[in-house]
Amino acid sequence: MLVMRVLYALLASLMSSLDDASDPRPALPDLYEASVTELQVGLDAGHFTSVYLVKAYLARIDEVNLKGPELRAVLEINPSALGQAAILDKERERFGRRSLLHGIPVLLKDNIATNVSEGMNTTAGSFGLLRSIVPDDAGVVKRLRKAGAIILGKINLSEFSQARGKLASGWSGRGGQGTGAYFPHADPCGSSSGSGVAASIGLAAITLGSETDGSITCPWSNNNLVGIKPTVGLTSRAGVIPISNHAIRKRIGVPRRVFLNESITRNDPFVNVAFEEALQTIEPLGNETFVLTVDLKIQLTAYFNELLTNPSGVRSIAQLIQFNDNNAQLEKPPRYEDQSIFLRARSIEGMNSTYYALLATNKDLGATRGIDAALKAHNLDALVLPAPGFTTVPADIAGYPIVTVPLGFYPSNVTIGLAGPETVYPAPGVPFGLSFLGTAFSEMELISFAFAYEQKTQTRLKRKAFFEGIPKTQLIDVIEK
Ligand SMILES: *[C@@H]1O[C@H](CO)[C@@H](O)[C@H](O)[C@H]1NC(C)=O
Ligand SMILES: *[C@@H]1O[C@H](CO)[C@@H](O)[C@H](O)[C@H]1NC(C)=O
Ligand SMILES: *[C@@H]1O[C@H](CO)[C@@H](O)[C@H](O)[C@H]1NC(C)=O
Ligand SMILES: *[C@@H]1O[C@H](CO)[C@@H](O)[C@H](O)[C@H]1NC(C)=O
Ligand SMILES: *[C@@H]1O[C@H](CO)[C@@H](O)[C@H](O)[C@H]1NC(C)=O
Ligand SMILES: *[C@@H]1O[C@H](CO)[C@@H](O)[C@H](O)[C@H]1NC(C)=O
Ligand SMILES: CC(=O)N[C@H]1CO[C@H](CO)[C@@H](O)[C@@H]1O
Repeated sequence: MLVMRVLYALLASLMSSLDDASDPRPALPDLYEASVTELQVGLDAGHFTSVYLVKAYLARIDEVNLKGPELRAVLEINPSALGQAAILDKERERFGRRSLLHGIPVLLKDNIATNVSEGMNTTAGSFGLLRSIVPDDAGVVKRLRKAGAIILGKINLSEFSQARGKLASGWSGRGGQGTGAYFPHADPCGSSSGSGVAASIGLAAITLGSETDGSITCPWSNNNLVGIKPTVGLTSRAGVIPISNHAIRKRIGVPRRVFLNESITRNDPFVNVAFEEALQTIEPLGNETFVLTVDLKIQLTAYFNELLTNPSGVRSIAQLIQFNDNNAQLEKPPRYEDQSIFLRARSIEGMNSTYYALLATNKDLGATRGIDAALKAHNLDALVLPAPGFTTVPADIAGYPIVTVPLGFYPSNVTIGLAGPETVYPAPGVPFGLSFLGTAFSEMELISFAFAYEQKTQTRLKRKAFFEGIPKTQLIDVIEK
């Protein structure tokens, strides 16, 4: 078999050297880096099809998910993905493409609901929601389908988007401990852990996550990616299992020296650093926890009640706690037992006057006296902060947008730290990002600042995942099969 392939390769190279000019093999995009635009060029030109693209991505997932480095980034594969790809290929051939997303494989965080008739579950990583039947596709999924995107599968995450308790980022009962691809057992951060890891090494062209508090920003930072958390309300949250991530933070050391003293922003006229000021606004924000716990209780209960069926019987947080206790081997394995946020949510009343008062205080601290005040006081268009950890807090409380871009990598001699029972942070070569924060609906400005910075530095391209973490399958491998 191996000999055959070598022979074939020899023959092919001989042939192509004979008629180099007349038969130039189209250059196929490298799936580690391929952008949607690049893929569309190849699809439109007929260099490959969406069926090949799906096959290639599935092979890449297979290489690294449970085998090799066991990244545990992906939870489920959509059994209908290849069929959807074939239909979309035909449609492209006959009528052209519907949109930039036509025939593009997308992975969804497992808290984003998908029509059960496709065969996929929507569980937020919990056995308590296995085989539950959602009333509908999530709003964002409807739009993706309409645009012609292919739903490739569901992604592992911090269970219930880190709203269950003090659990390691990237762990869920169903998926186990997901890890990053830049160092063995690297903390992927969370809660959109697998969304970050899968995007970082090209397991799909697009991955979707969700953020209440750092859930996109942090995994994007840890995985050498550009991430956008839009202003709350700008994208549909319908059909997304509601989250309240506020449990795991502090743990991350921020290399301030790097951020303040490297020439990252000093020479750029469009941004200024208001690092210390922003840190000061963060201190009194412990109130966030109470508000988010109340939200969690109300919204998660509403989600449970909208399910058409849930075979586990779970319809409330109290029942979920009981389910986890009764199924401890699945949901509370050693070192992953905590459900303290659920316990607190069970015991609180709901939206009383304290809740509304704190909500107003938080809004005031995060937005009016936080980000907006900092912007106004220094006449700034945006705040620039290191992405890891606590820096997302003011923006998350305010519901304001954040754009994160790669900033650097930990040096080879960094002392390896423990992040979770099975994960490390920092570690040599592990990426960290830079966040651009602004006022409500300032996405376009933030994106342009971040884009300018990113184009100038090209940090993502400076380093790849560790060898085993890089999937080897490319389009050529599935086309030749
Ligand atoms: C959804 O969960 C059920 C029950 O475990 C399983 O049989 C099915 O294969 C899952 N769907 C996918 C696409 O993995
Ligand atoms: C799910 O998909 C099936 C098959 O396409 C369709 O008949 C059904 O109406 C969809 N259900 C929902 C709730 O979207
Ligand atoms: C940044 O550099 C300046 C000058 O080299 C130094 O005085 C200052 O202490 C540094 N700041 C930090 C936070 O390291
Ligand atoms: C919330 O924060 C405000 C302002 O810092 C403070 O006055 C209040 O005591 C805090 N409440 C709780 C419950 O921490
Ligand atoms: C609101 O609920 C919280 C938690 O249940 C409680 O600590 C607080 O005292 C309540 N506030 C009022 C005004 O009853
Ligand atoms: C790591 O290497 C750098 C550059 O060689 C050096 O400045 C630094 O002190 C080293 N740090 C540790 C912890 O050894
Ligand atoms: C697609 C995939 O590999 N899913 C796996 C995710 O992890 C769970 C737990 O190990 C497996 O059962 C799934 O097959």
